[in-house]
Order: sequence, then structure tokens, then C-alpha cells
Amino acid sequence: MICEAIDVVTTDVCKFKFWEAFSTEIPRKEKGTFQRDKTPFITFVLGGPGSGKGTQCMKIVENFGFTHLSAGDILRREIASNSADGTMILDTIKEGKIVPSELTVKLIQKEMESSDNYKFLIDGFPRSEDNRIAFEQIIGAEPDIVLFFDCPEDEMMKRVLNRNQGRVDDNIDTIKKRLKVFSALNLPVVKYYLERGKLYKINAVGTVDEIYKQVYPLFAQFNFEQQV
Ligand code: UP5
Ligand code: MG
Repeated sequence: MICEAIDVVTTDVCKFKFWEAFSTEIPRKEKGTFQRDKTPFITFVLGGPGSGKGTQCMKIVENFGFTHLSAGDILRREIASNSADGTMILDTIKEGKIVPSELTVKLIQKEMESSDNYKFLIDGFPRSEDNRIAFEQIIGAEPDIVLFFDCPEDEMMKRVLNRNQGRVDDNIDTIKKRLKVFSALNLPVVKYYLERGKLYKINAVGTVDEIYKQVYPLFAQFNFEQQV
């Protein structure tokens, strides 16, 4: 496993104490903002490149009605839209480095504010302590739970190289850089949430369904269906 030191945490209760900032600081809009009558529920989905974050998020969306915000997809859309930051984002992704935190957080914030949902999967973010702190400061919230897909490097490398979706960072040189950045900058974030009792470590080796068998009960315990 990528990080032997990180053990499973089985917190049984999520804490809904982080969202006061949203209910007080952001003006209520009729549509396209958080549903204030429901407490927003934020899940950070972490794991190395190719650990299966996006694949598992799609299944969580199907079963539990979350809105899936992949930070990588949001940044790729920014490149495709020829925005002012597009070239810088593209160069950063090609190098496997991390886009400046404030930019990513503001893009995530825009997506959250324009959603009518209150359940969010934030996939591939935060990738560093700087990312994490920027989210807390700009959004004014912390995640309710954090999933960590733990996968050996050789398996992640194999999956990414087999993906064939034309991503500019799915080549051997960039993958090596992504793995290094993940290990140096993302694992401290994983450790941070472990210490706060919010981390659920998932063994990300096996078939998609085998892995989802570990994920499903984590969400089932919250009875989301009854909240809709
Ligand atoms: N696959 C999935 N599960 C499988 C299984 N159990 N068995 C066999 N195959 C499996 O899966 C990857 C591939 O494996 C797919 O082909 C899938 O079918 C197969 P996927 O679910 O896509 O894995 P995921 O973890 O989502 O991999 P991804 O490559 O998307 O992860 P990254 O975190 O590297 O990529 P992301 O898109 O999040 O970020 C890309 C870059 O954007 C970063 O490197 C960085 O430069 C930049 N970025 C930032 O700067 N800031 C951010 O906040 C986010 C991104
Ligand atoms: Mg992904």
C-alpha cells in the first residue's frame, strides 16, 4: 500500500458544525445556491493518480444523489474554455504540479454555489496543505468525511497508462511526476484528516465492484435517501 502508516478510521458520526459560514455570509438566492433547509454534506475524495476516485464517485452519485465535482475535470474545462488562466493550468497539469490554490477553490466554489444539491463529492482535492487551508478560508467549511483510495503505485501507473482518453498527463514521464507530488503533498493532507477522525481508508485494489462494497456502507449509514 502507498501509505502503511495511515490506518482505517471508523468514525460513526459525521459532524455538521462547519457550515455556519454559508448560512450567514452568503446571501440567499431563489435558485442556484445551496439548499439552506438542508445541511450541506461535503466529502473529499483523495487518492493517487488512477486510484479510482472518479470511477467510484460515479457509483456514489448513482446510489446517493451526490453532485460530483472533480477538481481535475473543472480545471480541464477551464483550459477548454480558453479562459485567461487556461495556458497556465495546462502547463501545470503537463508537469504534474498543482494549480494555485485560490484559483482552484474559486472554481469549486462557483460550481457549489450554482448547484441546487447539498451533497458534494469533491474529487482530487485538496492535493496539498495549501489547498486544504485555502478551501477552509474561502469556502468557510470543512469536509464531513474524507475518502482515501489506497492503491500501490504500480497498479495506479498501469491503470492510467491503459486509460486511453487522450489526457495530456497520461504519459509515463508525467505520471512519475504526479506520483511524486501525490506522495510529497497529498499524503500530509490524508494524515491531517486521519488525525481528526474523518478519514475512511479504502483498499483500492480489486474490481470496481469489490472496491465499491467498502464505499457503499460509509454513505448508507447517513440515510441520505430520507433527507431528499
Ligand atoms: N479503473 C478504475 N478503477 C479500476 C479498478 N478497480 N480496476 C481496474 N481499473 C480501474 O480510474 C483510472 C483508470 O483506471 C480508468 O481507466 C478506470 O476505468 C480504471 P479513475 O477512476 O479515472 O481514477 P482517478 O483516481 O480519478 O484518476 P485520475 O487520473 O483522474 O487522478 P488524478 O488525481 O491524477 O487526476 P485529476 O484529474 O484529479 O488531476 C489531474 C491534474 O490536475 C493533477 O495532476 C494536477 O496537475 C491538476 N490538479 C490541480 O492542480 N489541482 C486540483 O485540485 C486538481 C487537479
Ligand atoms: Mg479522476
